[in-house]
Amino acid sequence: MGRSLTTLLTALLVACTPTAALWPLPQSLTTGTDALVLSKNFNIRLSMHNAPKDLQDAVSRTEYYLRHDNLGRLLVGRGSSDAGAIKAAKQLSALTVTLESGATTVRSVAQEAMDDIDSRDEKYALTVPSDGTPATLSANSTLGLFRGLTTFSQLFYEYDGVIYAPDTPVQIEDWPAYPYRGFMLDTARNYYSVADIKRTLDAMSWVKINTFHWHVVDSQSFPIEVPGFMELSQKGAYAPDFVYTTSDVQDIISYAGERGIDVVVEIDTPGHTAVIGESHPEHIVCFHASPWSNTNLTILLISYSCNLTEPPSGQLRFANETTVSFTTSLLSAVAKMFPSKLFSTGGDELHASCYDDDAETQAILSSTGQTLEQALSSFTQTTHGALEKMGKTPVVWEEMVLDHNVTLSNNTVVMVWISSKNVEAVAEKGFRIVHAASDYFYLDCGAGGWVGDNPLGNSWCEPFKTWQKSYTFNPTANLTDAQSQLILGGQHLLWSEQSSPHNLDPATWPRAASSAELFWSGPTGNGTAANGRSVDTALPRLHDIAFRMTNRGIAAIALQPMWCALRPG
Ligand code: CP6
Repeated sequence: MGRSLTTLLTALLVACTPTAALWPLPQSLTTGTDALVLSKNFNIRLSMHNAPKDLQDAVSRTEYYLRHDNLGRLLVGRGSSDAGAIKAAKQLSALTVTLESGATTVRSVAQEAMDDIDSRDEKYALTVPSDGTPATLSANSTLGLFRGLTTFSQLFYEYDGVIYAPDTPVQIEDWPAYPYRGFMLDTARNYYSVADIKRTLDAMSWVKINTFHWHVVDSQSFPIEVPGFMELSQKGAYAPDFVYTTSDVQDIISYAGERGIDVVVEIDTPGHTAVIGESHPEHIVCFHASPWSNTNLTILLISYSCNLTEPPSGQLRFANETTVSFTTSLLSAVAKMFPSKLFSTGGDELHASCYDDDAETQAILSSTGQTLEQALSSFTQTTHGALEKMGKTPVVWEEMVLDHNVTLSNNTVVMVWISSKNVEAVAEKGFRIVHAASDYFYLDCGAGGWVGDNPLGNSWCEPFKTWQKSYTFNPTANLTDAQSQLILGGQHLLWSEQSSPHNLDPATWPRAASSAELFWSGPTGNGTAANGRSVDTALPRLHDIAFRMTNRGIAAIALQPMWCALRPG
């Protein structure tokens, strides 16, 4: 009895879900039941003079997607896609797009015009009448218009060669629940081409992800060309053509910006820097030695390293002033290349034992009377101080706050990765937080190499994290209302010890779309949220956005047998 009631309720919820594959679901949405056909001469009209080029390009892309999404195959039997309804439908010949104020480029709103990271204006309003009068999109920023165009293209399906929206009239008012919705890619353990990154940026923009966290370098390789530090990529890249040149970097930044995405670069310090030793051995301790063997992180060796005795470890000799100024100039040079307000200096997995064994560090510490932690704190204050002078807000991994007694400015953004439980402790210290925890958002877990049967008896990475797991994550669990304000958003992450261009798409999509909706639409509240979202109601929409991705050239994995999409109603 209880079971069949649940089944009935679930069926009702699914029936109430708008048939359109809107992902992420808007904050406010009303739909009707009339089909509306896209006229053969449909066009999108920008009702402003001198619209910025990147907005005009987004309009052209939207028109292109509407005509080429080829969803007919998928959606037989969905919504009101019966021949009669479509024949009787009115034709839509225009979408008029109106900017209420400020005609700056999409890119500048996404990347530069921020006073702070939550000042990006992504709000828009969209109406699609069913009587064939023009649809309307309006916003206060070009970025808002860009988000609205993305939504508009998701309203339409194809049936027997006809492009139609099954559920007009549609009225949408929409804005993000959280200002930071990201995706992190590690391009150091394995290299990804500029084309791979651009394809990923496209898919990110389709689900309104607004931040590309680029973990560009790590111990194994240094694939980014930095003006004034050419030796780092010359000696540290896997191969001469496995380098992001300064023009590649500018290309990636513009491509991202034109799609409403900010690029937050990370130069991980002082750990994860062995590769710097290839050109600057004087700055690196533990170069090609094993700091891992005595730590409880031995588990990581299997994937981090090539064998158990010689992992590419290596960390910056941060007690040394020459190393401090080298690092400060390097970070400043990289920060100059990126318009973002945010800059990540890393700070994860530091191994103190390396410094115990380093005669030079020990000599410095005893002559200055500092502890290692004090030296780390002044290193961080110097590097962060230089970045802040450039107008940047530093981003760090959680250890900088929870494990080391480092003085950080209140403004610092902290990424929690070890466990989502650690969010409480970071919030207690009053820092702003980005959710990036391995227990929900690591895309490479379950790849086989992150040893499941580990000596700690925990499973911080294994097993494979399903989309349902991240989708139902509660971003403010155990936080007070005031602490909840510190949550900026969150992201999925792809570490690349066991990832490469070959599995980039399947590892990432459509799972990364689940955090995109979580942090745009807000948490599901176990299906009891006012908007009724739950894994059950999300599945058909996620299925559709995954198909849309596949049709647009993303090798997304299947969520269900195709039978589920073809099945009537
Ligand atoms: N590299 C860097 C990594 C990881 C981190 N930082 C990582 C740690 C544990 C797992 C997966 C990835 N490979 N620089 C942690 C932030 Cl399970």
